[in-house]
Amino acid sequence: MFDQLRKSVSKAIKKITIADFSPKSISKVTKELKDVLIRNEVAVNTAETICKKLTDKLSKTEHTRFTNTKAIVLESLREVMLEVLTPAEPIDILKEIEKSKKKKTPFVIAFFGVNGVGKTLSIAKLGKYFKDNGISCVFAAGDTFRAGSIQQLQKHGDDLQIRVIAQTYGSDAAAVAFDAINHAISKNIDVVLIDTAGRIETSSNLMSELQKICSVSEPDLKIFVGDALTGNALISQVTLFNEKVGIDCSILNKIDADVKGGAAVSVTHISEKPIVFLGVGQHYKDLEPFLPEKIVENIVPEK
Ligand SMILES: Nc1nc2c(ncn2[C@@H]2O[C@H](COP(=O)(O)OP(=O)(O)O)[C@@H](O)[C@H]2O)c(=O)[nH]1
Ligand SMILES: [Mg+2]
Repeated sequence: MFDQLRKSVSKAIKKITIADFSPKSISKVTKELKDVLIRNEVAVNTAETICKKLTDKLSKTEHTRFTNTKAIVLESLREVMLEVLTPAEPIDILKEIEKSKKKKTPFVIAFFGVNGVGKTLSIAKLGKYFKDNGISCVFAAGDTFRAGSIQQLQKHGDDLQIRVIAQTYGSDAAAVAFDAINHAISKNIDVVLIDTAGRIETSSNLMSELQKICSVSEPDLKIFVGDALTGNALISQVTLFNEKVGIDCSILNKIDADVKGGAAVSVTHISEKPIVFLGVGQHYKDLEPFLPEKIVENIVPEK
């Protein structure tokens, strides 16, 4: 995971030959690092934040002529990356669901993102994850726009033995969500997962449709779904969806493909919302919790 980013960071660190932590030495390091981060699709703003934090840390570091400057740079970079990847308010979805189970109300999750990023597959993966944790689910086929999308969700529902509430293509997605919630209430089902249409992110029709889904279904959790292969476009997508529907967290898919990895670093920082899961393949089991420590291990080389 994130091999390209780790290799590039590693190469940059190897070149470091500073003898102290003077402003001049530090800026040599951060200049090189910033280039590497941006080349690997870390958003400019995020790369600058990382370098600024690193500068602050290094300039406070004491050193003697025996100090291993490279090791200190690496250790500081690790700390800074962890800060940038750790959300201010983490989300524990299973715990949140437990709370709403006690209140006997279904926990409603809506998924947003452009076409092809893996919303529908993420719903199936999460459905399986919840079922494995003893949580009952219903799917709402809220993508009433794209041909085949209802059947696609239905197929996942059949495979996973999870009920799918659907209407016909072109019908009101908010009404489908509403039906699914009512079904959950009447059958005592714990979680409603609402699929939505993607189209292109600039479509204002789509955005008002998504807003309507939100006002009708009042989701407990709004998840932005992104494709790590999209690179920098991911940042404008997450920003837009955050503005229009107010997301709570993200899922990043296709991490199994040879992604540079920078986008994953930027999403938490730019949206100020946690990434909750990474999609790492096309099977239901290919869903990993997003653990900042593990990501940092994958990005910052040991030495
Ligand atoms: N390799 C890989 N493929 C994925 C992943 N997530 C989704 N896909 C594939 O991406 C394509 C689009 O997924 P879909 O769920 O239909 O996207 P949607 O349009 O957002 O609903 C499908 O072929 C999925 O199998 C992932 O984590 N890794
Ligand atoms: Mg879909």
